[in-house]
Amino acid sequence: MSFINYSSKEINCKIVYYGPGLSGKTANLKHIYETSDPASRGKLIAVSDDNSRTLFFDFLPMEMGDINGFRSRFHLYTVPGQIPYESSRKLILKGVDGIVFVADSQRERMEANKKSLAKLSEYIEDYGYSIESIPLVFAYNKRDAVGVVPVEEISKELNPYSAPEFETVATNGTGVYDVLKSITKLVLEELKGGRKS
Ligand SMILES: Nc1nc2c(ncn2[C@@H]2O[C@H](COP(=O)(O)OP(=O)(O)OP(=O)(O)O)[C@@H](O)[C@H]2O)c(=O)[nH]1
Ligand SMILES: [Mg+2]
Repeated sequence: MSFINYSSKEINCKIVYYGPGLSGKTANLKHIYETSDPASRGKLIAVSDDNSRTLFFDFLPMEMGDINGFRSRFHLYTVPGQIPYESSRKLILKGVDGIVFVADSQRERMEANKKSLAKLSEYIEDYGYSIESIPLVFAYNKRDAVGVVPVEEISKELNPYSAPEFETVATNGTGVYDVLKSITKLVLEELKGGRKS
């Protein structure tokens, strides 16, 4: 979980972009990396195969400004969505402060979205937290694809938690920063003890 260093006045938080294979998790981080101020971002580390599929994780450290005199740093991770990497997905969730669930809006991926979310819920519980109480934001991605499922329908299927939800097109950046802002806000509220869990 988040780490506050009082002597160096730093807050470090971990955000994980989670979701099924090819839903657009890496594309979110790439967009943030490519469009953010170089002074506020670190190096994007992408551990991927020849087809750009994530093999272990992606990692991007971001400076998110000053909070009550503390320097805040958010560590953004993605999990590998491909089916065999179950144990990596669980490992990457260790110590998570906030989750962005990147769903694929295409109808044929709805089952994969649901399965992925069910596993996420299971892992979070294994770590002693719950999907209902951990800071969570939904990104309904690939809204530019043909024949996407209406948002109301995806929301009903995936988000009975009434978590914040956004329509995104990660490849052109639509909604990507809205999602990032929303999850950082929830994590900081949690840190201040403002959210009920
Ligand atoms: N049309 C469209 N394509 C997208 C969007 N987001 C991602 N893609 C494409 O979908 C493919 C997969 O995107 P990634 O970001 O690599 O997906 P991922 O979730 O990281 O996949 P894994 O690492 O295998 O779990 C790539 O070809 C992207 O260019 C989107 O919003 N719209
Ligand atoms: Mg990836």
